[in-house]
Amino acid sequence: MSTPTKPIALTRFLIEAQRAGHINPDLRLLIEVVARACKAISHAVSKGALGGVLGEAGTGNIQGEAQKKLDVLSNEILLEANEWGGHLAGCASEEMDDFSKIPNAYPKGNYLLLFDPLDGSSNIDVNVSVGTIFSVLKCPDGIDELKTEHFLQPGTQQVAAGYTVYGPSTMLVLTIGHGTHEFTLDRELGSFLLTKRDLRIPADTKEFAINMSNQRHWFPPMQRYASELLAGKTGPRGKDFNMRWVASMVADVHRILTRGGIFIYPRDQKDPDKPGRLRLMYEANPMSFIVEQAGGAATNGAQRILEIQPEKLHQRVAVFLGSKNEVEVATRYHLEAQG
Ligand code: AFP
Repeated sequence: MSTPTKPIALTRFLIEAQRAGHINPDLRLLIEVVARACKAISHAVSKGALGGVLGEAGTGNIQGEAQKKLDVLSNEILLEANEWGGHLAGCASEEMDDFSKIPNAYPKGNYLLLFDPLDGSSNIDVNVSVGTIFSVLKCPDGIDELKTEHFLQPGTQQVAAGYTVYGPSTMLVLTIGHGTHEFTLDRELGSFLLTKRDLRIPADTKEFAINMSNQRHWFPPMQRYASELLAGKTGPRGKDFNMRWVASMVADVHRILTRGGIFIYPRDQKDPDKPGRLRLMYEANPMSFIVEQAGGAATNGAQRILEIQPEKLHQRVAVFLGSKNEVEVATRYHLEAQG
């Protein structure tokens, strides 16, 4: 009987990536710090009611959403872990009004870290998977003072992106621009171990993820696309589709990376001030980078998400991502409607 190969740890994976010239030592250490912070968040999430961390924090974020205790705690864990590391010039988070500079007393590095500390947090109290999403940008050279504009770089400029999903097991999915790789947290060892190298999203799918309760607010191309999915075999698409909606983007995207599918959060007419629900810098850009690196596609219905020039830190965006051919159909319907 052959001995099973021992999975390699994240640390070794990153050292090998450094040797291959894919990352420099600073980026390697930054990713290690983020992964360590995610382990601490995983620990807090898994304690649930026993940790006294469930429920509302009694505060709201800049988008007017009520914050959960774990939203606030996860944000603090990520900030604290990264402040002293010496690899960052600043951080921006979905849970903070403005970006945070690395204080003068701490060593300052060359990267910018953007994160959604606990995505899907409305699912925490019902014990459904939640996650952390992060994106790393290079801080522009030669700047005297860090400003918001330095964060406003299109997603194509990301040097790394990842998410951790806190589910039945805790998994880290990472890209440094050379494929998308999955690591599982070995709780006894306290290490993320590589469990799948080079995830590939099938180009075709029969599964979609959307919040159907918003249907009446959608624009005509989205109505057309969804009605054709629902028509199944007897409709123009000629096949039956299945629907899944966890309402935690990390969990929905993780399923798509595992077996294909399309994730959709379209622009709608519910609140004209909000073009879509998801945030470009903390959710859409990192997830699009991860998905593209796994052979999938990601658009806002009109263009590749990674090519959008951000105008605001907390900018919202419509999202169609996942299996390439399915994203292409949904995007084509939107482009055709524009004429
Ligand atoms: P929360 O973090 O406030 O739970 O939002 C989660 C999220 O940003 C994303 O993870 C989900 O896909 C989406 O919102 C769920 O939106 P609906 O509540 O409209 O289904």
